[in-house]
Amino acid sequence: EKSKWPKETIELWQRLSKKEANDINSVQKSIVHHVTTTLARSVYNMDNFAAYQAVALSTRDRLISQWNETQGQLSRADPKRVYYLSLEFLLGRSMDNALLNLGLKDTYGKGIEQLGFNMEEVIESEVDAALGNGGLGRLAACYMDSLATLDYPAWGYGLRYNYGIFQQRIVDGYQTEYPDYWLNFDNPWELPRLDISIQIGFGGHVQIIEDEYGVTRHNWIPATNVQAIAYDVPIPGYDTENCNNIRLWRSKPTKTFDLTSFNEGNYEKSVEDATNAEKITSVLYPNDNTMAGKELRLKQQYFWTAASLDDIVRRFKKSMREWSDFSDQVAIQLNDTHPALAIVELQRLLVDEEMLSWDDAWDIVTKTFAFTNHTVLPEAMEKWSVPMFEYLLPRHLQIIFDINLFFLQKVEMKFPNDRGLLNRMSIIEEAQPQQIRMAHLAVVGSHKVNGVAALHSNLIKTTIFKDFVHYYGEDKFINKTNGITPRRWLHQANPQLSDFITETLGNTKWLKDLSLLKGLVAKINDDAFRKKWMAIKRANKVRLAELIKERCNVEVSPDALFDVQVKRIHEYKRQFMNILVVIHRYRTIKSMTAAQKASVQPRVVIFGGKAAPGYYIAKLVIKLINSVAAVVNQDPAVGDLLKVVFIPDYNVSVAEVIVPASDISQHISTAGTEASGTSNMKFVLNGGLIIGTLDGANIEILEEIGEDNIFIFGCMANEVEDLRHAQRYRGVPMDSALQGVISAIEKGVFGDPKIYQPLISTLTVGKDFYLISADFASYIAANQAVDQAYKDQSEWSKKSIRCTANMGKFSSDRSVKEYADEIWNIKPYPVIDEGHL
Ligand code: TH1
Repeated sequence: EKSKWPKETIELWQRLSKKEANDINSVQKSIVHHVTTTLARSVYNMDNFAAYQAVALSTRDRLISQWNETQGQLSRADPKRVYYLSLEFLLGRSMDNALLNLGLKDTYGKGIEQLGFNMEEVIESEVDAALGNGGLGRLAACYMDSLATLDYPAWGYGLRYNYGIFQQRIVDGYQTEYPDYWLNFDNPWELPRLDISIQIGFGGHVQIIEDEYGVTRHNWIPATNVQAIAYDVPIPGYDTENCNNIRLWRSKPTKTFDLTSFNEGNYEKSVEDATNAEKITSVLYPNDNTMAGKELRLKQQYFWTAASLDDIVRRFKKSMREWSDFSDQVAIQLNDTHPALAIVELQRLLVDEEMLSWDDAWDIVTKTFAFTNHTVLPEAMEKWSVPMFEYLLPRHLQIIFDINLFFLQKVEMKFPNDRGLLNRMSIIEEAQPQQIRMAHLAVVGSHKVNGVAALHSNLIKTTIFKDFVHYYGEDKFINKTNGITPRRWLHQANPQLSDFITETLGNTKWLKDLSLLKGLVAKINDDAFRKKWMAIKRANKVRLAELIKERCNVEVSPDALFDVQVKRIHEYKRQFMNILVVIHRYRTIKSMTAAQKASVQPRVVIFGGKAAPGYYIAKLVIKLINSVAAVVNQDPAVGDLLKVVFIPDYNVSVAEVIVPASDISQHISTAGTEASGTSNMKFVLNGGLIIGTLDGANIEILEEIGEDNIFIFGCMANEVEDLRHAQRYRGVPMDSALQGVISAIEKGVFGDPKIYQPLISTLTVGKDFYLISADFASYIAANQAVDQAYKDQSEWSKKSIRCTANMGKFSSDRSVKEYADEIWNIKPYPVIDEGHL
């Protein structure tokens, strides 16, 4: 309609929508403007939080104008886009990142310093956006950063949970959970799009109708509807005009539905239904690598995929193209099986609503979707009971049965008379009741399936998807090794090291081409360089020591070796094995003479991570760590030779303090269980060495940095099965050092031993599924090698530099480029700064 306006009106708009200037004066003006108008405060009424809000609002203004320019230019050019569907986006704080990516951190820093504030303190006022559990959610956030930085036209789609991952407090050594109501003080990093509202149906029945050509059509009549409201989160790229979007959906009751019940005189029911509608996006499920199987979780998945697809299809329809062009315009990446229903929903939209034939529709669907698998753990495989599914989504169940029927018919054609094969490959598991295997649905509905590290991608081809590789052929199953964004995980989290690298390499190009870090190798024999390198590490350790004092009330020496294991608490990640070896170390030190103690390398063992609230064994591990810490830290016979801390409420912003400060970090999952791991990459990028198993991305890190710069121990993935079999049926005795440690716990050295009985039971011969006993001796040896190596600080500094220098491969820029070229078939679309708001 704009075109109907007279020329002068349009010109007036254009004159008025000039971008704000970014000099210090304009920036300060904009901050003070927000203080006085948006916040209704003044110079007499300011604190760090108010300063944070004002800086955030001012930054947001600039973000929004980039967002507008980007989205406007993309709408007009309409290139192929990728949509990244993820139930989790673990963004952390936004302000520091936005200012760095926009290149405005210095200006704002000076600006508010003159106004009486310290930037680092102001940054601390922001609460994390913690809409994720761990690696999977953080990976989505890193990929969004890289997609924006590389100018790819990409949108994320997720849910706007009212409560993110719970806050963890430690009470009497135990984890307790508190709600994370992160929206308490308004969220400046989102734009509510109250005008974008989509109706989502649930339940009801399917009507079969014959159309005017005598063709049978299915018409789903839902019993209830809820509304999806869009909230947009701008994602600025680093050093580019491009600003992408994450659209998060919030559930609300529909206006019409309120009225129906109300008019029927059933006021209470209408209020109840309204509350149920809001519930859908109320809370993030706190399970990492396990499946909860709750009805509300299935509702979340459908609500989110249906709203996102409606949005994507609406955008496509605006272009007036043929349906056969859909997959030339749209690529959709499924982040694990959580969004696998999108496959079914698109098929339903195309067949039931757009009247395409089944085969034409299915062709479009399979060309559009690609699927990333993140785990092989059986307890994490999503399955939905057919009766529950039918009750919520009757039409989708029919479509799944049809997809399965046509698929199995083709399998039967290729491999006749193999009932076992059909049973294994079916999307429906013949259990009581029947179960829908979401991983099978995701494989069948996608044109590419990828794992997240080389070992993992090979493993899925020989285990969970073996039959599918046999049927589809090798080409459909590929590897895309994970990556991390160097902007947040080095430039932002470790500003001193970032500045030093820039100074050394002569410019900041490495931040967009991480392979340039190789240039650091030339400095390895430069004593002054190495000294500075280690001084930066020490400064970061001082910062972490302060955080430890504040959160754990334990004083640790920054001159000790900092040994870190921070990640979700899970049996397969073996925090239990780590604390058992800490106990072994403690007992060893206790048995030493003073002369022997003099040669012990002092160590601070740092733990952090959340356990799923219902995961009893994982929570006991936390209790054991805290009990060991309590005993060790106050034992004068040990002193500074060993300290143990559990940092409560580990999250992204805490990680940003911990990662730059580690000397060694632990990535010690039983071989074959950790699909990739991504914190391993963060630590090594910051010059921290790692001790780890031949699992996930550790293997590729080893290949890049060389075996002299990493401490590897334990069995290999292909040995796991035999080891388990041997301990189960040949009664292999428990490792003797491990026996000593267990008996110390059982004697009550760390408090009432009854508490730990369930934990100890997981190790009893034949049950040690994660092979702690089998790996114990080599783990102790690897830890001794770490102590030895750390004593030669000069050699250690060389290893540290080689680590950082060889991490180019693990930039998420590399990962995202591979996805773009080999899966999505999309090209960068660089936006031009037209100077508009
Ligand atoms: C993690 C994997 O455990 C980890 O190895 C990997 O680096 C990361 O994904 C990113 O690829 C997973 N997180 C989840 C979370 C849920 C379900 C499965 C996995 S796998 C909820």
